[in-house]
Amino acid sequence: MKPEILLIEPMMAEIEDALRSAYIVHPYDGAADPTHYARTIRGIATGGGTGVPRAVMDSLPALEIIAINGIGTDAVDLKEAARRSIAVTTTPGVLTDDVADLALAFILTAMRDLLAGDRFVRDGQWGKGTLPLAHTASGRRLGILGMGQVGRAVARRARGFDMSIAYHDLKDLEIEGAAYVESLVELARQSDILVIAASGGPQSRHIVDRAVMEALGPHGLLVNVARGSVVDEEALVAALRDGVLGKAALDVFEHEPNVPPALWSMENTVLQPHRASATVETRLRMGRLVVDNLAAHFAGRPLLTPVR
Ligand code: 8YV
Repeated sequence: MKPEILLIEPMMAEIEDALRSAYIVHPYDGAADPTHYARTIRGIATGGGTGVPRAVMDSLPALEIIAINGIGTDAVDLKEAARRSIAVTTTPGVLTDDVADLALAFILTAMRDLLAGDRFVRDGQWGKGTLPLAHTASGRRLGILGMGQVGRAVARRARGFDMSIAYHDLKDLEIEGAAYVESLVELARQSDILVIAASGGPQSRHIVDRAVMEALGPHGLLVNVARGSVVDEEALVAALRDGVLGKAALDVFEHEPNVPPALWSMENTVLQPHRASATVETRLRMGRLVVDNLAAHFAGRPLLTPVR
């Protein structure tokens, strides 16, 4: 008998095929309690942003493993998983480059006003209207909030653009060529660009608040490739609207897939639908880790990338 698993977020066709060849896969239909198969589900495959609703976890008494197709664990109740001895795995390492690439793409897009330039050409304005001058990205002062794998990969790339690097984290990580700043507001004050690469969860909720936005200032750029919950989104909308903060480039939002409509029409925002890791290459590598972690679990072998 194949073990039964719940697929909470769709994955690439190849990956879903691999899952279906090893398991009876129940796509999650959004019900809090996946009733008729609830008692037999032993595994879950889900996305980092999507996680597992607590009501779903509670309705699966035979659950043994949650395999997250991502690195964020903030949408899974890890304490409850530990209490019930449910294993949790993520996909570290394989998405770092894509996420860091998007951070740099955001910086270049926002500083060089690429969206306005693109619209200008498409609207047939070239030769007719004028386009305001953009701003230099190279040589800027870059602040990074969260110096994990993604933060470090952003720093490596930014050095290629001659940027100076400073960062804030829970403690000084003694990183060569990157200055630790103990206060996030102070980091924002010292930066032209602030990239958020910190994990989500209660400990980081709304730490990028009005004070941080004011410190980054009317010429500052805020980039978020981490979690929407890190930013006080209401304060962000107000800061961008009032010119307290210059620009924002956002891949993640507080209440996905809902993006505050006020952000849609702003000229000083660049918006993406949570797709920093959404490339064919990376999603294949992530998906294979999900498949391999589940396989290891059901074969009684050590997990490849467990959450400790
Ligand atoms: C993915 C993510 O978009 O890694 C994470 O935690 O949020 C993203 O990489 C997601 O996991 C796929 O749903």
